[in-house]
Parts: sequence; structure tokens; C-alpha cells
Amino acid sequence: MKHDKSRCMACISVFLTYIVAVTISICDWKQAIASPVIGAKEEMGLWEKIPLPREKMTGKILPLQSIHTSLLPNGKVLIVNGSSNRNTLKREGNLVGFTDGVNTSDQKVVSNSAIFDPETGLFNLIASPPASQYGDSNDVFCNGHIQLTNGDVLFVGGSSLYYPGEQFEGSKQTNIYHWQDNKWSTIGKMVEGRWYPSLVPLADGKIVIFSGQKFDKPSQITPTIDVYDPAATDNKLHHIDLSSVSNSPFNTKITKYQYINTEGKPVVNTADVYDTIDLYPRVFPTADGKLLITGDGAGKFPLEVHKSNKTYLMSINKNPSGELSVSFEAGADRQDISKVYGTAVPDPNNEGDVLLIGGILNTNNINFGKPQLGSLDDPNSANGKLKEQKARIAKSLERWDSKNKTWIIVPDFLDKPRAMNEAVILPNKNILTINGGEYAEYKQIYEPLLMIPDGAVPGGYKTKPMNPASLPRLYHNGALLLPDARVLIIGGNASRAAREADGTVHVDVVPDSKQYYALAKLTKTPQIKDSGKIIPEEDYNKFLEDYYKSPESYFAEGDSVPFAPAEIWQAEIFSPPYLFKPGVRPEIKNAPQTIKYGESKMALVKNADEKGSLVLIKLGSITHSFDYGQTLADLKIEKNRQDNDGKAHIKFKTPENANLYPPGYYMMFYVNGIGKPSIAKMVKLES
Ligand SMILES: [Cu+2]
Repeated sequence: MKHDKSRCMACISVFLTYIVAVTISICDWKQAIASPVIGAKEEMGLWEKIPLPREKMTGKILPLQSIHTSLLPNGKVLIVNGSSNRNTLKREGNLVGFTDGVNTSDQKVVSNSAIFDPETGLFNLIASPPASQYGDSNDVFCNGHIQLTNGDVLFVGGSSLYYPGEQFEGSKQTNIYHWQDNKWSTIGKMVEGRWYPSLVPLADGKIVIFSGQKFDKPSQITPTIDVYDPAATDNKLHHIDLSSVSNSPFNTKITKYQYINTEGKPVVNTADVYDTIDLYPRVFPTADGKLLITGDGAGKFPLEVHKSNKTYLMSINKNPSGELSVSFEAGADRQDISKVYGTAVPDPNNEGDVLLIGGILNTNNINFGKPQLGSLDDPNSANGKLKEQKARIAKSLERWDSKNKTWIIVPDFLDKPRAMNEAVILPNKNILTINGGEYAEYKQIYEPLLMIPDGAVPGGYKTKPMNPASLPRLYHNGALLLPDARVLIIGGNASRAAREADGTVHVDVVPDSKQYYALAKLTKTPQIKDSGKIIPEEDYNKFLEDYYKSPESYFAEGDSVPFAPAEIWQAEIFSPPYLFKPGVRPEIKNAPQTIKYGESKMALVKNADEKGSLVLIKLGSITHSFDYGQTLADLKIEKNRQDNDGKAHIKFKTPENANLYPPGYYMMFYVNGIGKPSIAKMVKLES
């Protein structure tokens, strides 16, 4: 049995007669009734822990955080972190102090990149981009990234400077990782800094780069985009200012906004401000080649909280001399206001639709809900004030209905509030909502929710809880579909770690109202006041080893939720129930390595059946609860001829729409009639 909730289940069964009193005193009622039932892998999937990354010579655990995670065409996973925004920990005698940020020009500080091989379960450290480039620091922490059509990964922006009070300056740097020779290059410096930008691929291989905090001006969002054109001979980055473009968000006033209150009723408030494109904006291509700006993103304290119902459709135009410009039209208003740190995903069952799942409303403060901010019921505490400002975590599913061009909301879609969650498209067209917590950095949720298409329920999906993970995955977590149809779960920040001069990274850190951050007082006996102890310096490595053996057994002083370290360095792999369906796994024996749009092609599949399907899923590239890569193309099967020896010759039609399915590398899966997927073949879709 794992986690506090499972413990509660145990206590319910033993002390059945005292059920109400016991559950209310040990954990709150809602938790007690929502306890996960740990079920068979055929129904609820199976978890495996990946061995911890370790230093080869000493065997010491490597502080390998995983903030930016991308799948490569060779099936390996690229992990990039930069500085990880670790505070600097200083000691004076017995006193420990924390200073904001680290030196982002120090190669030792920003070097934290690796390749993970899902077949061996091993991490290999690789070179990181240079700490200095074009005379400035080059820290990729909190950049935006996407695979280019050749499978190389483009990274833009990141952190330039840290200021006290959670203020950041964005980096103007660009970096490209070349997967075939494991090298880094750059395409030059951008005009503006971008901290928390989003990258969206276009039908012709161009990449549109949105948002991010500026260089030299902390906590200001740039109202510009860059369009990266890999085919251009010289000027590859086209910089376009959106602030004076008519109908752009920066030129549109929000005069009133509506939100759904906790009773599920719409409430209208008034405002008189210009709209914006938030950080890490959730932007999606439409079938007709526009870009849908949904309003959701990842705004960050101390930026003004984004409260807007507005959505926008942006078009990129080219004049006869080849110059790029943009134009905007208003999209439909959403029924609730924009959120931060929910996830967003193109709907694999309704082409062109977009789903927004979970997230935080009415605050950018990721510490909201943490015990360090006081009681939620105390109006004088920071938590109480945020609650009064209607800060809350959403349980909603919002759908962009592309046919009717409207937004639909299902306010109570999720089993519980979820933020910092991810949504992974699976080959059987289910969606796995995974990771995150009931708050952004608190009350981690271990149980993924499988979303199974069902036209009869609101939102188009029914949900089913899966078996729980072992480790907390809060801010900066990752979840990525692997070519073998399992899901890699990696990373997670519950707070900011701290780095000592000798390179030791402390994860036993909690925010502290008096001294900014503090070393956590940890206990193995929850809820006994003043029993916590700071882990002595000489015992820190022992603590790390022990934590990963039994992550559910540590508690911060006075807290009933298992302690979530500032960073998580162990990965897990989740095998969804489809891998345990009866019968042999289908196998793609032969498929074309490259395909073009709208052509008929052949695949040879062993153990296929009459009802199987063939899908393409674009390689994932994930950070900050959003995967910029994944999208699923359901391939039309034109002919299915079964051989005598059990092989099927399947004639299929390649995707027609390059807006929804941009060129690049995809995983091709065959899924048999009962929903069991093959291992993927990598396929390059070319224009
Ligand atoms: Cu971040």
C-alpha cells in the first residue's frame, strides 16, 4: 500500500465501525472516499521505476532534473535542463542561507543534458549548449522547443537573469540539437528575449514562436512573434510586432469577462484592460492553416493574472515580394476564463478539435495551496487571500469544437482538481491525463486518469483511474509516449532546489516566509508537531537513497501529504492496460520510411485482423504541461489483404492536411481490433 490515501483505505477497513470519526481525523473526508483502488494491470496498467541516474565512477545519484523532454527519431529521449533555476545555497558555520538564482553563464551550472534510452533504461549525460553565446549567457532553462522536419530539436529562449521575487529576464538565444551526430548549433540571436515561449509548426516546415518574457526588462511579456524559416538562405528569423496589428490580443480590450463559479454558474465581471498572449500559450493549427490562440498558458507571478474569455485566429500572410505579415480575427469566446498550468491537446477522436484539461484560475501563484502560505480558511493568510480572489484549480474539460466554431465546457469532468497535468495521446486514441497535483506544487496526484472516447457522455470521454505512480510529479514534469507504446514519466518540481558551491544539489527545500527558502524539517511520523529534523549535511546522500526506496515515507513537519522533494531525479514508465490485452502483439514488419501527403502506401503487419487501425503520432516534445509535438493522424485503410501465413498487406492513405499534420517524424502504430498496439515504426512525413 502506498501514499496517505491508501493508508486511509486500510484504516477504513479495519475500523469500520469508527469509519466517520477515523477518516475525518486522519485525512479529510473527500480524500478518504476518493481513495484509489489498486487494480489488475489488465484494467489499470502497470508502473515500473527506471533505475536512478548515477555517476559512473562514484555511484552517487546524479542530480538530473528533466524539464525539457523530446523524443528523437532514433527512439531515444533528449533531456535538457540548463540551470534548473536552483537557488544558491550558502553556509556560514551552522547557518544556511539561500540566494535567488545561479550564475547562468557558468558552464558547470547550465550543463545538465542527457539521452535516455527506453530500451536499456539508461541515462547518458551529453554535452549541453555553451553557457555563453554571442556575448550573453545561454541558459536553456524554461525555453520552448519543437522537432524540426529533419528531427533535430530547436530550442528558443530560456533564462537570462534571475531577480529576487520570482522575476525573470528571457534569453534571446537559439540552440539546435542535431540527433544524428549529437551536436549543438545555433541559428542566431532573436530580437527579443523569450522566457516561457511556445513553438508551433506550420505546414511548410516553418515554426512560429510566441510569447515569452523580454530581455533586459524583467516580468514583461513580449507582444511579438518570430517565424523561423529553415528554408531561408540568410534571414531565418522573421520578427513581427503584434501590438499594432488590428484585432490582435494586444489591441483588443477585455471589457468584461465571465467565469464559472464553484457552484458551476457563470458570473460576469467587468474589466478595462488589453488582452495578452500569456506565457507558454496553448496555440494549435486549424485545418485551414490558421493558428488558434486558446487563451490558456503558463503565466507566472508577479505578472498580472490573465483573465480573458477571448480566443483568436491568427493567419500568416506573404506579400508578392515574400515578406511575412499576420492578421487576426476574433475566435469564439470561452465560457470560462483563461487558465494557467492546465494541459492542452489536439483531440485524437475529433479532427481539428482542441481539449483544455485542468489548470489554475485567478492566480499565477504556483505556491497557492501550500501549507507555508497558511490556512485556506484564514482570510488573513496568503492562501486565504488567494482563495478570496477566487483562486482555484479546475476540474474542467473545455473543447474547441472546430466544426461549429464554439467552445464547450464540462465543469466537473475530472475526478478531482488537477494542475500541472499532462495529456498523452495513446495509439488507441485514448488520452492519458497524468502527473500534477490538486495544487500546482502541492497535494501531488499519483493516479493517472484514462480518457476513453464515449460519444454518450459530456465532453466525449469517460474517465477511468489507473494504478498510482510512486513519485510525486509537480511543476516541470514530463510525460511522453514511447515507440513501444509505453509512457515515460519524468521530472517534477515541488519547490526550487538549491545548489552548493561544491555542486551538491539540495532537494530537501521548502519555501519559507521569513528567510525565502529553508531546508525542510522531515519526519517519518506524519502530523506529530515538532518531530521534524533537518537532514544533517553528512547524511544527505543517505537520505536521497532512502527517499527513492520509499518515497511515500517522508513528511515535512506538520504535513499529512507525503513530502515531495524540490526535484525528482527518478523516471517511471507506465504501461497502459492495452499492453496486457490477450493475444500476441501485432507487429509492423514493413512500412515506408518516408511518405508524402495524400498518397496510397503499403504496410505489412503480422498478427493483424479485420478491425485494426493504423495511426501516426508525431514525436512528443514536452515542457510545462504542454506537448508541442504530439498529434494523431488516423490513417484511412483502403485495402486489407490477409496472407495465408498470418500477415496483412494493408493499403493506407497518408494524411492530406499538412496544417493539422505538419511535416516531420511520426511513430506509426498498428492497433488490432481489441485495441492492442504494435511497437511503432518511425516514418518521416514530407511535403
Ligand atoms: Cu519553468
